[in-house]
Amino acid sequence: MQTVFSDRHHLHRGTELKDGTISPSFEKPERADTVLAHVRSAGLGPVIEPQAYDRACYVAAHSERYVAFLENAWNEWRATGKTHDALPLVWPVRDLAIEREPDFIDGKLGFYAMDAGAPIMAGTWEAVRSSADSALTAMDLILDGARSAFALCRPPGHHAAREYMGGYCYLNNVAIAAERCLARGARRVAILDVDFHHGNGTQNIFYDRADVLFASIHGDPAVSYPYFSGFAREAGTGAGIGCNLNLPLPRGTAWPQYEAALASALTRIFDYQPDYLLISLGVDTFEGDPISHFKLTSDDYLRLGAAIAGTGLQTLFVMEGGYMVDEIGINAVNTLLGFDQAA
Ligand code: SS9
Ligand code: ZN
Repeated sequence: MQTVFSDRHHLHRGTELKDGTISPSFEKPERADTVLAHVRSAGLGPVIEPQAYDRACYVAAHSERYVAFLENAWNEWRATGKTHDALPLVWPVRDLAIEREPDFIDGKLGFYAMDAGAPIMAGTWEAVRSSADSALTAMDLILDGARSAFALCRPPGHHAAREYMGGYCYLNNVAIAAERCLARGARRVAILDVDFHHGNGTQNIFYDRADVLFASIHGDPAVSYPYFSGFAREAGTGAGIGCNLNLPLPRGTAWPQYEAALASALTRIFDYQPDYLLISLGVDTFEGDPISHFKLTSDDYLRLGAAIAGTGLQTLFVMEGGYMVDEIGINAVNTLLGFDQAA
């Protein structure tokens, strides 16, 4: 399968607040570089650059004012004399006023963020756009007939909602790709999110829609990030009732229990009869991941890929999380090899 990758992701290297201190983010450029090295050494297939897409493709999944905020945030932050990463410090929770966008950058940062996990620096927007463009380019390969494609996206996207960033995510790459499918004539699209963390952003974007099925297998939000989204009772709203499937699993989950959840997600997807399948491929389910709590092994990712191929659907893989730098490449590529061998 073909991989779409842009080295413009190097323009983004952030810091994060962790355990009360500020330190280099776990979401660092070496992640994507390691995956790319394994794509090449495993002989997965050609690696191509993304095309440039119009911002209207991003606005399909996000609000206009949120995309404008992402484009301008660094310049507005810098205009106040600050030089370090822009991070929010105040959030409009519960009864606080959300009727209007603040005029000043410090307020805007909190207004458009769910946490302090999405720092903005000089190259962030350029990296974020190249990541979304990789997803769009890979999606177009599939819409033009490919059985599968791999969007090696960085930054990741699945925590980014219609109007907020968070959890290392800015634009929701898989949601933008799903909207591309629908714009190019698909009737229904299924998204399966196998990242350790619940894809709250993707759920948010499609929650009231019947044309996109969102299924996610993730750490129980009672004890895992993002804490406020991902419970089994979240099944969709309005026309989207029944088109959102959350399968939270306990800390310590290993392959046998994971496989059972995967089988039920794939059955639901098969019954939905989508035209295309999009995978939010996070490999932070790995036993050695430094910020997650499942116990998958590198061989399990071969099984994961094979199970996905069993749907028979044209499938886009979009890179999400995975934070153990040495193994992230093996585990991501094992998923793709497992798919290719079974397809
Ligand atoms: C856990 C902090 C979690 C955000 C994680 C986002 C993962 C994106 N101690 N911080 S895939
Ligand atoms: Zn994750």
